[in-house]
Amino acid sequence: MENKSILDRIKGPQDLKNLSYKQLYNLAGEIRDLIIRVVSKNGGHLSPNLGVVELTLALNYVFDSPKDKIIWDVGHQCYTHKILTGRKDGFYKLRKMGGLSGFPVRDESEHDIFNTGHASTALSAAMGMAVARDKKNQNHNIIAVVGDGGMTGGMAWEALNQIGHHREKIVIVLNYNEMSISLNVGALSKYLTYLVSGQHYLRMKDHAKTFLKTIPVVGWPLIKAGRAFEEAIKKTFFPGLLFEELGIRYIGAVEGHSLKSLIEAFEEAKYYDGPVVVLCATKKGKGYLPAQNEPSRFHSARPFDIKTGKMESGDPRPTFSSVFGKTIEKLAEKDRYIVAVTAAMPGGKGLKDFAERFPDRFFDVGIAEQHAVDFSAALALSGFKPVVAIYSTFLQRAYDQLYHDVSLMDIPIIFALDRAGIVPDDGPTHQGINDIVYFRHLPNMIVMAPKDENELQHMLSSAFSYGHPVALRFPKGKAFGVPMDKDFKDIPVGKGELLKEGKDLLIAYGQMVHPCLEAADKLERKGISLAVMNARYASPLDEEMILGFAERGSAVITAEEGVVAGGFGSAVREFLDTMNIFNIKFKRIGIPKKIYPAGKVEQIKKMFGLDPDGIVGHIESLYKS
Ligand SMILES: Cc1ncc(C[n+]2csc(CCOP(=O)(O)OP(=O)(O)O)c2C)c(N)n1
Repeated sequence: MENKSILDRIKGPQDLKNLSYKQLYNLAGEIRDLIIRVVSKNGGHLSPNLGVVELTLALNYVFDSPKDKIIWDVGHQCYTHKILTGRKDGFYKLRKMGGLSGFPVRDESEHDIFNTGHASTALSAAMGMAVARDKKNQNHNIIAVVGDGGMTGGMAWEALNQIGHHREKIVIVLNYNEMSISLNVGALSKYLTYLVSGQHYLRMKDHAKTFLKTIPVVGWPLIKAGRAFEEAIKKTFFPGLLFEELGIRYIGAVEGHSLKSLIEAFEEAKYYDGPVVVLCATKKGKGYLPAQNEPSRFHSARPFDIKTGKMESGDPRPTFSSVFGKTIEKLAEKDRYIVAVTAAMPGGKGLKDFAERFPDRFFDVGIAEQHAVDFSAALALSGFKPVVAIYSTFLQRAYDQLYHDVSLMDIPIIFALDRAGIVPDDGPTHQGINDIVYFRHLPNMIVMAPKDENELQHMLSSAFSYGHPVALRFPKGKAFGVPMDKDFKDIPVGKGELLKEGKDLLIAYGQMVHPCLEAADKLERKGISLAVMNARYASPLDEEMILGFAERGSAVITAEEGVVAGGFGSAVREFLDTMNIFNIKFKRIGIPKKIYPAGKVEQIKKMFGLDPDGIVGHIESLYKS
């Protein structure tokens, strides 16, 4: 009976402090049950969260949140922290509009210290907080929890560089589970595997101490004097050397599901007066077999059946990502210079099959978007044809590389921007709404978006012939289900497509084309006659087609699934300005510059009037004005 009720008694981290190990283990079980139940209904980051239940319990047991600051890298693994910090009752509304966010959000709780969603930021945040604490003579602890995936991001190493130099007291919990979303990659990953496979560390350290103590008194000065010997000893007995040599104490590897080991290690770290890394070895998906066996599939899970682990699908249409993946495979069969580059998202980007078929032409560089861009730029300069497949939201990180290392040198690379537009459930950190803005002003850059999956394949195949860098955006989720042409068609640069005749002009960009056609039909019946143009290109614009309508009609309306400030509509407005066309009605339909909560795509589209009825509403009010 008692087992089932522990979680109900936890109102905050202070309620953990008097629990026995047995009670803590039982609590871990209850938390796992709750996470599995809620995520099976709402979807969410299941395997990362199941992997850190004990780790989070131990952190909240040893430290005093919110006085002590626990910062979660990426933040997708924060569910247990939320449950333990007064949000258990709201957990049922996880990722629902108006409910709890799936990531740490400062506005949600004083226990959420730094908003996250993108990887590799936690160490920088921890360092800033540590410097501020010391300057203000405060004495709380600062803990950054970062995964081995997060450590593949350059920013984590920029922070370590400063942390090791300044030596502020920070606890870095390195959660090693061998996985990013897919299997983790790179030399660092191998190094961490080496550290963890040397589970002997804690034991060896004790042996080392005993061994050193057995050396006669004269031995000590000898050892101190003989630096080379000391190094040899360290190398043999202290495998966390990389961190130690950066000036950061190393504790590990700790068995990440043993509360006793975790608590002891965190206690040790808490009393160390400087930066310390605690390497914890955890299992992604721990405690739920389907997730444990397929941690990638359950990384960000759709709702699923708890008994079978089967996820809801139902809809037989392909996704835009899978059409992208299949097309690139088809093109690569004929051109051995085509290579694909991803930053830690081979599955989500539909490149799994490509990677299997062309392993020597596939590069997963880790969570390293900036590096992915420059690496690809150099490949392109050397005659290869890279397709850099990165989500719209994550490529934001590489803005300088896009300008400095691609656009200025006019290097032909194709950037395939998946999840461009509104994305469900994850909230503002993951919305792919800025790419039109951050691409369209770059010199030489061709910026385009298909109206549907059939046009996606034609655009992708055409892009290889443009001889310039290309940004090709497409949305998350199911495609429209249109028939697919067998052969690729060439789409000429800067040419739009007129899909419906009419008096005034409605220009739709990318995935807005089909909803705009529907809206235009409804408006026709209400007496508003609109031509509908599939823009295809945000840069260069099809100026001729736009001008033809703008000169003889009375209104131009643009529609995009992106932020309007500086976006596609702004490009059209700038063009009309340069042509001195001011005496027409003009409206930009898109996403306003504001932060909005997580929700379903349909809910968010409705909120901003991006669905056919919303588009009708926007346009009717324009004509009434
Ligand atoms: C800049 C950036 N690129 C890509 C992602 C997508 N992403 C989310 S979680 C994740 C893997 C993180 O791995 P790790 O830090 O080891 O955490 P784990 O899920 O294994 O616990 C990736 C690549 C991201 N959040 N941020």
